[in-house]
Amino acid sequence: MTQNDFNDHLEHIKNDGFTILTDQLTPNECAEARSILEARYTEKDRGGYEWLFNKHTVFERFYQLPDLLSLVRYFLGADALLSAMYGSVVMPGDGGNGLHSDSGITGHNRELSMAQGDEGQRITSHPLAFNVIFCLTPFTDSNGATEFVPRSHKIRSLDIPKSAYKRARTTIAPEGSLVLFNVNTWHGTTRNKTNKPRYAVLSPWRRRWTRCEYEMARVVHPDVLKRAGEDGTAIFGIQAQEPYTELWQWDREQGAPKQEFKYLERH
Ligand SMILES: O=C(O)CCC(=O)C(=O)O
Repeated sequence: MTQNDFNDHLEHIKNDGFTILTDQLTPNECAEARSILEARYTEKDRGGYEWLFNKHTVFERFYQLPDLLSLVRYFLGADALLSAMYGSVVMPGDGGNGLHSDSGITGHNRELSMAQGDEGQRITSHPLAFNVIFCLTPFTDSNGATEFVPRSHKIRSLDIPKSAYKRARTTIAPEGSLVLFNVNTWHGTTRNKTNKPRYAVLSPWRRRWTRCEYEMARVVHPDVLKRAGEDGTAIFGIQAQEPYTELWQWDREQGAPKQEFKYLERH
């Protein structure tokens, strides 16, 4: 990505709350990822679509794409954490169920976690988390593509007014693209009016000092972590793990008790 392209994406994210990067995955990667989601569809509600990085090597590149990493880290810091990775399918006739912002279940937009002193206002001064939607099929105006409300990431109210629907724009993007968005941005799937499923993978990212959707450092398979190299220990939050021993017994680099206190290790 050229510096000019990078700057354009920064502007889109700052102004609109999202940006689209094309040509991130190859046609082969999209086909392979799609066929895995297709095969796992019947297990979708029993974990078949969760922790995809542990299920097939094709998903390992989804957190190693240099353009994506540089944009995520620009906004969330060099030690940003991958918070989850899961599949999303919109079957023919499905979708179009409304708008929402993310981080509403385990993050800063969780209604019950709002303090009285917040006076119903979301944190909009700095991005706290991003989400990424990988388009494994082309996103069109009729196949269940995600719609976004431009500039809604700056709106402090948790409630989404009906008028937002008029401002929503459906993402049109070729297969292999990704949409990177501030989780405050209101979005939702549109209705799939075609006779084919629309496949995507979602991979949210968070600041190191917030909680992720899973304990990724404990979830990631050792061989997956190894293949991710040095970056992997940052991405999966190995050093971000909270000590469960006294500090003098804790090895921050390893996210585990020091060698001499291995007997304290929890599995
Ligand atoms: O699959 C999509 O298009 C969007 C899914 C979504 O809105 C979400 O998981 O927050």
